[in-house]
Amino acid sequence: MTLAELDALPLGGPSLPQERRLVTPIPGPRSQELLARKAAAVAAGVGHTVPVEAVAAGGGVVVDADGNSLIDLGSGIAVTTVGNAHPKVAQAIAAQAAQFTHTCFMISPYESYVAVAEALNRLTPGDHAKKSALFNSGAEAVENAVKIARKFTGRPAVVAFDHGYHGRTNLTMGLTAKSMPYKSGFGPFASEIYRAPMSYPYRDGLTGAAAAAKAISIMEKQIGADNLAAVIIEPIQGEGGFIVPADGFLPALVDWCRANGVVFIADEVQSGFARTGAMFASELFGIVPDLVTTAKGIAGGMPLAAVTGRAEIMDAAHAGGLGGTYGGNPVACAAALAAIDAFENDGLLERAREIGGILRARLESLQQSDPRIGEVRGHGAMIAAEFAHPETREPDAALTAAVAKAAIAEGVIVLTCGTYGNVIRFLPPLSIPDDLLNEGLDVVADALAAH
Ligand code: PLZ
Repeated sequence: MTLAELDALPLGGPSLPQERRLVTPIPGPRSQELLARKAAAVAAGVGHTVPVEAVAAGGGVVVDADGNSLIDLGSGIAVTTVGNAHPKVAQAIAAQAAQFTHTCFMISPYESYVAVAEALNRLTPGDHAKKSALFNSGAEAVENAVKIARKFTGRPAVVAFDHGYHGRTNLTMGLTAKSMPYKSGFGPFASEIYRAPMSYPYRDGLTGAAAAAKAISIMEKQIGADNLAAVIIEPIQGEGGFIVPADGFLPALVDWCRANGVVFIADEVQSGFARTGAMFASELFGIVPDLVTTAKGIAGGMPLAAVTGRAEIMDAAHAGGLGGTYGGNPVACAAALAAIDAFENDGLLERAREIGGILRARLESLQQSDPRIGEVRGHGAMIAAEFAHPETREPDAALTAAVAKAAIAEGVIVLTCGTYGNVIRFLPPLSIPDDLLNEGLDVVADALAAH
C-alpha cells in the first residue's frame, strides 16, 4: 500500500464508529484479493483465523478493506488490551519514531528501556528487589527465563505442564504440550524438558492440593529436585483452553519450589497486564513467582516482551549473556510506557472485571439452556466456554469450530483454543463498549442455537 492509499483509509482508534457493519459477505472481494496474494506469497504454515484484510481497528472493532466492521472479541490474541491504535500509544510511537528508532540498547542505552524495567519491577507481584530484561516476543522471554534459571541454579531440567503453551521456538515448542499444529514434524526438541499434570478441575475432579501432590510426585520421583532448575506454568492457561487451576494448586507448587531451590516461573504472556482484572493473574491465586514472563498486552500491539524477577536470580547471568539486537526497542518501549500509563490510570483493572461480569453472566445463562457448554471459566476479560457432550464430557471440537466460523461470518471475531480444540475464548479489548460486547455475544448465542 502506498502512503497516499494509507492516508485515504479511515483512522483507527476509539473514534472509529463502534458498530458491527457487514456490507459484503466475509470475505469481501478486496479481502479475497489479498488472501489470494497471501496464498501465493506467504508460507503455507502461517495461517489466519479471520479471512479479512484489516485496514483499521480501535475501540471494539476491526474494519476491513471492503468496509465491513467486525466486533473484536480476540484483541489479536490478548495483545490490544488497552485498545487498538490507542491514542496515547499511537502518539508515543510517533514521537519516539521521529526521535530515533534504534540504537541497540546493548550499544547505547536509552531511558525508556530503563523506565519499562522500573515499571515492571514495581508492578509484578511481590515487593522484593527485582530486575528486568527486555526481549521481542513471548517465546524469547520464556527462553531467557529458562536460561536465567539454569544459570542461577546450575541445574538442567525444566518442568512444564499438560496443556501448557510457551511458544514456537525450539525450546518453547518443547515446553508446549500440544503437537498439532505447534510441534508436529518440527523436532527434535531440546532435552531436559519434563511434563507434569495440570490441575484441570472440569476434567480431573481433583482439589488443588491433590493435583499438586501428583505433579510434585513426578518432579521428585521422575526428575529429582536436585536436577530441576525451573517449573514454568501459566497461572491461567491460554492456548491450552483457559484452564483455571483449582484453589491451592499454584501455592503448593510455589511452596515446593521454594523448599527445593527450584525457580518458579509464571508465564503471564497471555494473562498479564489487566487481562484478568488483576495486573497479573498470579495475584488472583496469592502467589509470588520468582520470575514472570510478559509480552502481548505490555505495549499496545508493539513487539515487546520481558523477564522480571528476583534481583539475585536475574543477576545470575554474566554481562553479555542476555540481550539481542532489538530487545527493548525504543519505539516498543515508548508504546509500553503509554500502555502502562493507561493500565494504571484509566481504570482498566476495573473495566476488565466489568467485562468479565458481562461475559460470565451471558455465558452462564446460555449454559443453563444449552448443556453442550460444559464449563464457563476464567477471570476478567479472559473468559472461555468449553464445549462437550453433556453426558460423557467428550470434547466437541466440531461444534466449537462451527460456532466460531459462523460468528466470524456474521462479523464477530472469536478465537478457539484448547488441547481438544473445544473451547471458545473471549479476549475483548478493554476499550470495547458494553453494547458491542453484548451484540457480539448475541451473535455467538445465535450461532450456537443454529448448530
Ligand atoms: N506464552 C502463555 O500465550 C503466545 C500464540 C499463538 P509469542 N500465545 C499466542 C500462536 O499460534 O502462535 C504465548 C502465550 C504464552 C508464550 C507465548 C509466546 O508468545 O509472542 O507468540 O512468542
